[in-house]
Amino acid sequence: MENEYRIALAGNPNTGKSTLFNALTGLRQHTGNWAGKTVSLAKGSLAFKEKTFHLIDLPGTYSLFSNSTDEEVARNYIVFEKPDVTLVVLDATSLERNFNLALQVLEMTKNVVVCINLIDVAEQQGIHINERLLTNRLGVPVIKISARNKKGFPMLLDTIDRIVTGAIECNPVQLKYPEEIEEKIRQIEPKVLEVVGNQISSRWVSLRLLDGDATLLDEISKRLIREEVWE
Ligand SMILES: Nc1nc2c(ncn2[C@@H]2O[C@H](COP(=O)(O)OP(=O)(O)OP(=O)(O)O)[C@@H](O)[C@H]2O)c(=O)[nH]1
Ligand SMILES: [Mg+2]
Repeated sequence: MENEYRIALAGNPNTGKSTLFNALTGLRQHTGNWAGKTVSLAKGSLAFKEKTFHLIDLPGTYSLFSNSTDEEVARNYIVFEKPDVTLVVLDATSLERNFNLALQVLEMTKNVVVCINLIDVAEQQGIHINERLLTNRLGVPVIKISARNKKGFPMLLDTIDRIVTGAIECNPVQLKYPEEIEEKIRQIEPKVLEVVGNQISSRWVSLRLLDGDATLLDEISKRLIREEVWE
């Protein structure tokens, strides 16, 4: 719908996604880890500059492959439901570990904002984060926030707004793999592109094919290929 945008929140467990979601939407939602159960996604919305942002709180995961239902749910949402913007919420006190997931999201989708949360705790620990340098290196906006103290929200919302209006263009950095893998990507990517078109990143699908991720292949044939055949 016009002026309505879907914003997904992804990140490692315990990085403050639900705290951010609650603070922005005014909803109270408690999430736990529901291993093995159907994962339901919390949804809520907020108004900003004559727009409505619908927030989707994805399950917290350490990666976005096919290792668990949580990972599949989060991955499928980002890749197939295609939110207008994906916020990756990182824990400022363990950035190195958290960047793993951020880099995965940057391979999957274009419009990403990296939110470095728990900045209050990091500052207490004497950790300084240069968000401009990170923005340049990652090719997407990096914003420092404290979800619990509602710090950094104006900048975050303004950045989301500028992405959806096209005022900011994201150019997510793509990891370079060893030449052997890059060569295989060059071989299969053109064929992948024929199947998925510009609906999903063909580079990302090629990488998953090299992983032998059969669950993802099933998902692609269910969600994309049939649609195209029947269109
Ligand atoms: N000090 C501080 N604590 C925070 C901040 N944001 C979140 N927390 C705390 O971090 C803990 C985890 O927050 P959640 O919002 O539940 O994290 P989550 O990412 O939704 O966790 P999962 O749903 O398990 O993936 C809670 O105790 C929050 O109160 C922050 O900016 N500063
Ligand atoms: Mg949560």
